[in-house]
Amino acid sequence: MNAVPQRGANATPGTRLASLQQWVDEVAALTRPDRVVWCDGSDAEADTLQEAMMADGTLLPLNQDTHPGCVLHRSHPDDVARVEHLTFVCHERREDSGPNNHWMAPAEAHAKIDALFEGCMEGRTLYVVPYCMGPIDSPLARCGVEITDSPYVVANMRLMTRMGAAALARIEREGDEGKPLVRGLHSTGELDPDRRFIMHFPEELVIKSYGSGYGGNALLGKKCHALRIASHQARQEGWLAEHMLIVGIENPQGEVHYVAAAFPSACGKTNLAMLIPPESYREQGWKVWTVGDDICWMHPGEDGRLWAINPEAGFFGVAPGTSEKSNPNALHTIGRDTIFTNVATTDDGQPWWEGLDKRVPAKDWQGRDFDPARGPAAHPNSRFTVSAKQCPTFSAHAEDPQGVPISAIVFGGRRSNLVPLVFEARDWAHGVLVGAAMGSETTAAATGAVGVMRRDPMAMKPFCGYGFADYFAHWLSFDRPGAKLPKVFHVNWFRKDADGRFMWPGFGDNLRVLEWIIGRVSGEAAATESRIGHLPTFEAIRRDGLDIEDGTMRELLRVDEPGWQAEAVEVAAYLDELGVPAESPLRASLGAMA
Ligand code: GTP
Ligand code: SPV
Ligand code: MN
Repeated sequence: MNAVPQRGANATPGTRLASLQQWVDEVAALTRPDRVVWCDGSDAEADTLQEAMMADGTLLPLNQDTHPGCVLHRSHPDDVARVEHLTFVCHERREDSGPNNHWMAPAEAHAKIDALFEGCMEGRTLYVVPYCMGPIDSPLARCGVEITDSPYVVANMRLMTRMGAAALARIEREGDEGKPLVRGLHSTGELDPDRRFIMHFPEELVIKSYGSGYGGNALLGKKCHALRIASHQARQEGWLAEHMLIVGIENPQGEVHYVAAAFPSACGKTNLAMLIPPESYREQGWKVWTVGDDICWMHPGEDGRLWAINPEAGFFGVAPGTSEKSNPNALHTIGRDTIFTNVATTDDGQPWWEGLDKRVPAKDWQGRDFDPARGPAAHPNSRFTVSAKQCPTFSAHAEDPQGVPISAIVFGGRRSNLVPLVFEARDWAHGVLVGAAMGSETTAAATGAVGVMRRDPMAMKPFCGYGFADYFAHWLSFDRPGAKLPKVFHVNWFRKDADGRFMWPGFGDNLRVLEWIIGRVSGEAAATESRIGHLPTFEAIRRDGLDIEDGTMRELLRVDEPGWQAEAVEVAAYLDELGVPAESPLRASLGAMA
């Protein structure tokens, strides 16, 4: 079968950019699709795609009275999360990928995955998806093109990125100037976990992904481009591509401080980004503005501050645990025009997941009659995909081309013990150490065991496109004359008591901790010294309207001396494993902790 470019109503004929056209032609020759469609991102195109997916069962209808424009996708049961053991970062030299990545020689990796791509699109349509990561007119934004045979991926890319004609126009303009383009090739293949690879070639700005339709494996603009490839580019060009939310905190005086926070997958970024202040704070005039919930690109500005953009246009968020109580903002955001993946449904066809409310679902995430004996009704990593514009608190500055200035960087993990509610690093180098030493209990966002504590520096363990020792050195390099760097903090919402219950209420009440953080930035909030950094004084975190005992609060702010000594030994061994040199400033900062 020949790949005939479609010239129908909803398809552009191709591109005037010869290098791009040539790549698409080469991929079509390898994968042999029935048709090639260049996506323009129009409503008509989206409607046509959706109709076809409804007709073949890729998408299922949801209750349109309660959830207008919402649809359900049930994935293959073996294709529900990122697959870190099948994800490779293939620099020419193994040491450039670092011990934190799986590596294969690029030639071998290309040969292996190209063999899978051969003829894989026979009987299918090849979609060319031009996209822009970041506001379309931002000098900080970067473009890419994803080729995929999955209409579900196209529909998700349309919500998660600026996709279509405007992106292609920018790509062609930049192509004329000789600017590089990130090229991603994706096929769902047979969805066989034994024929699945997510491969990155940072030096070529190429991504190849085969055998999965799941978000982080298949929406190549997201983790593959905006983190793994972009972190490599950022190192070369002097900026940072991070797994961070961006949120604006407005105090009663109307001043807005922007905070960027790195928590590992399924550890609270979306929730913090959409936080609704506790009632007593709302009455005083505190407001919270959402800029991004997953990825942050930060560039040093001429004023010495770090300026951040959210490269994404939508949210691919965790459904379980989202409720009117925990995150009403997210619930309102996903009330319409949302793609739900692997959630359960009620008997009247509404999406449902654990933690939403007390109703009992009718069907589980695989479409079977719900039987609690088989486990949760919604998959623990079930997700929603939705345009950020639907978020009631979406910041008016979220699309500013120059980004927003960052006042504080916050690291955090899921630590049931040891790590206090919040502490502040002494200086930038100590802050980089605090990020490098991050640990967290694993979640359902990646396949494998859940609840196992692992090191996840800066929440980038699965996403850093080069070696961690070089990555930490890059972070340290931002401390230079003229720099006005953000203060660095660490938080832990997930401490548990002896009965296994969370000690801190979390969610909206996390603003109490952010208030202290911002108070530290402006020099107003009180702190005490400890071996791990500055901690709030007992009175410094406001507890009005909060039912939490003094003893619990003391425990949340306690530094367990022997526990931290043991932690320091573990962190030292981890830095050794990563090849962090003895003379690195991280070692001196760690010494102060031990
Ligand atoms: P990714 O999209 O995977 O990168 O995750 P994320 O960091 O955006 O995680 P998200 O905000 O979706 O939270 C994941 C889970 O943690 C959800 O089930 C939340 O309900 C829960 N969670 C979030 N914030 C808190 C908190 O402050 N306390 C507690 N106990 N749970 C929280
Ligand atoms: C994560 O796992 O950190 C996510 C979801 O944000 S995914 O895009 O699938 O990686
Ligand atoms: Mn994430």
